Amino acid sequence: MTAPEKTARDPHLWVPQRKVEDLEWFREKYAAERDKRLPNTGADTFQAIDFEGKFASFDADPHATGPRTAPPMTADLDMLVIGAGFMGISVGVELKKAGVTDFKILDVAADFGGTWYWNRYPGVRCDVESYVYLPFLEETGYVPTERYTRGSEIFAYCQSLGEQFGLYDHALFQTRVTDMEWDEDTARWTVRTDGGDVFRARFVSTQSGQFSRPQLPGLPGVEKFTGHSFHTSRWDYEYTGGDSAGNLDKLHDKRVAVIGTGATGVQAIPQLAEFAKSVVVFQRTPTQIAPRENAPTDIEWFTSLPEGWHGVRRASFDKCAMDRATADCDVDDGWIKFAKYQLGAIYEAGGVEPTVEQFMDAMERSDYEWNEMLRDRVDSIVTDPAKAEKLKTYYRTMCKRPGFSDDFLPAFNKESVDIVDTATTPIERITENGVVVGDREYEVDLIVYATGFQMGRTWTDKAGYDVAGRSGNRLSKKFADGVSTYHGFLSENFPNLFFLGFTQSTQVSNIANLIDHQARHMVYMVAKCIAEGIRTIEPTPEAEAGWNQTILEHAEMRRDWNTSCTPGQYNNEGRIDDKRSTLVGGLYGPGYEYFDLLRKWREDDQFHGIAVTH
Ligand code: N01
Repeated sequence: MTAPEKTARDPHLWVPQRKVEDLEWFREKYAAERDKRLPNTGADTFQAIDFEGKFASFDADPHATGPRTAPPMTADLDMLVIGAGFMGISVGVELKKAGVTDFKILDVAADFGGTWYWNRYPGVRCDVESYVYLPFLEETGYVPTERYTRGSEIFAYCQSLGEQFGLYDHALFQTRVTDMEWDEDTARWTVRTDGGDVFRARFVSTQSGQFSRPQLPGLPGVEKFTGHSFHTSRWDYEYTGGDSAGNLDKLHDKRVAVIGTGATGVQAIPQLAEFAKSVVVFQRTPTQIAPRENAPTDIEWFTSLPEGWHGVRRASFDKCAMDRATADCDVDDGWIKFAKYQLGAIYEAGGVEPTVEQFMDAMERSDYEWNEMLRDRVDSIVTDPAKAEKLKTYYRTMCKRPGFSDDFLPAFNKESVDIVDTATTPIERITENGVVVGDREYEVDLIVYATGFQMGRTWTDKAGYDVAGRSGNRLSKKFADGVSTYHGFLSENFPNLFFLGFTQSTQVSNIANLIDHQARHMVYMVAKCIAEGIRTIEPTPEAEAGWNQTILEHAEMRRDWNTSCTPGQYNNEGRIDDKRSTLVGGLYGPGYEYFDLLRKWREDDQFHGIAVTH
């Protein structure tokens, strides 16, 4: 294959300067890159970090100041909320707004924050504009300091939401649910925890968070390494020095290996590169890197935003990032610039009403053009051509989560930073001294695992507990091959138990907006049950089967796309017929279609599809 000819271009321009004619070259190249990864993929090629056992030390909380001090509790509640991340906070706020005050929020962490409690690695920031990412900005009047705020600021904001909305009084931290069972006689869930608590709750919401269970690569020898190692979500600043803003001053004489170059690796590697004696990055699939364009918040602009701006901006972002049907966007970042570029290409190909062929052709062509621009950008930044080549992505945008960074690529210009491509020659094992690839052992003092979170496991694996529903029905059994719900929220034989997150809901770039919609929808149901004396709710078998069918049809619509993509979270690591991953099980389309469906269902106020007992 001969690569298409390149022309000189300005690396800082966002608009691709080259038109792609020969689609075949790109198709073949992308398929070849995907095929390199396929033999070594799937959720089973990772190892879960267990709570007890071989890898338990990787799960230890480096942020808690000591073990839980609260004595074991026994309580009857209207509602138990499992998880104190954005979801738990949003549910707590909405419950209070609805006048429901008899609730508890549980979390394994020692504070609010969820993913922002755990992920304090150096360089951590949100990668969606904070004006659409952070919840309750209008209610609190909070002004994010930057367009992409630091993780420490987001964590502090979560704490301030806990304070402002009086949620700390409802919280029980450092507490892990161990099991849950339905009692038909009292119509309550009995929930037990590792702190010896026993709660009896009318309603329970569960958010087996997408990013709650860290994972290690499925490599032999991880436990044999005699140097230091940790997962990025349990960063050990005792060892590295510094904090999430950097200044890792204890690494000056340390040789560091980083495994993984997803969104986390992209943010942490520049910091390690700045402070460590040497860094070797083990990269299996590169992340697409577009400019970050972070900036301090323009206070004048922010304070001039009209009432209701937050919901409008969030909706606009979702619509513009996921739907190639509008150019009218409030946000103008890398997500939207790409979507707009595609929109322009579609318009050019077929005007306002393109044929399906024109649409598909323009989408594919413009995607290649966009990636050509980003590959040129790698060449213009990374001076060593061999390193540059390894950092270029050859898969369609949105096969993997795109990255935005201004310091990741320049980090590879340091002589002390090396990159090892493990796509063709995978890491073979971890030894007591370091990492083995092919016939070389890379000796290091520290291994940082930026290897992400369990996504492709069953719901109960991720949650870490099982649920016994009506007549002893086990959730581990019901969800063994994927979740089964009505609208993503409720499942037959598990009354009054709400599932939140990516559980047959929808795919969005801004998960915080999904959380907002789900919290409001669920609290509507809970408040209606309490107000109308409804004892139990669960889907009718027909309604659940109907939603499952819808989800299956959407999965079929996505089949060609998923098959063409390099393995990753979005296509269940290339195993597209393994339905365990909740990420591949949502509606295929812009988030607003799902949000509209939920809104209309609430407006009907009939609990359509739900079996109700009084
Ligand atoms: O995890 P990941 P993450 N040998 O699963 C590699 C979100 N997030 O922590 O791509 C070599 O994305 C693996 O390689 P490959 C983020 O969007 C949000 O980075 O599978 N490498 C990959 O590079 C995402 O949804 C923010 O080939 C191995 C990496 O490990 C989620 O969090 C910030 C390997 C894992 O990447 C998790 O992102 C940060 C092996 N054997 C993260 N095994 C925001 O700002 C695995 N890898 C909102």
